[in-house]
Amino acid sequence: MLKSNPMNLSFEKAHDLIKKSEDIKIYTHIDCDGVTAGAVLSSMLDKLGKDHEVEFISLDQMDDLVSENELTIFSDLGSGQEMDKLCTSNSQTLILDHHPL
Ligand SMILES: [Mn+2]
Repeated sequence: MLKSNPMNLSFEKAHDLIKKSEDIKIYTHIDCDGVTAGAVLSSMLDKLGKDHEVEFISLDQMDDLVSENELTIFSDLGSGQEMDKLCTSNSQTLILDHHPL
């Protein structure tokens, strides 16, 4: 019953990605909600025992980013930016953003 909800399915997919990744990078927006979201994500990964790094970035830095980690999480950004270059076969990508496309 719970699994038929699209939000629960997305949550399960995100959870599976995080569970199987050992090298995680978080890029989060350097503003109030982005810093908060990055802190929450970092605490969650700490509790899961996942090695990770958090970097606070502005939107104009997006074009210069390179996905080098097993899993790259974009927090409070990514839904309105060009992400094709960052979504490679070598790195899984998770976009957690509340902004419109
Ligand atoms: Mn923000």
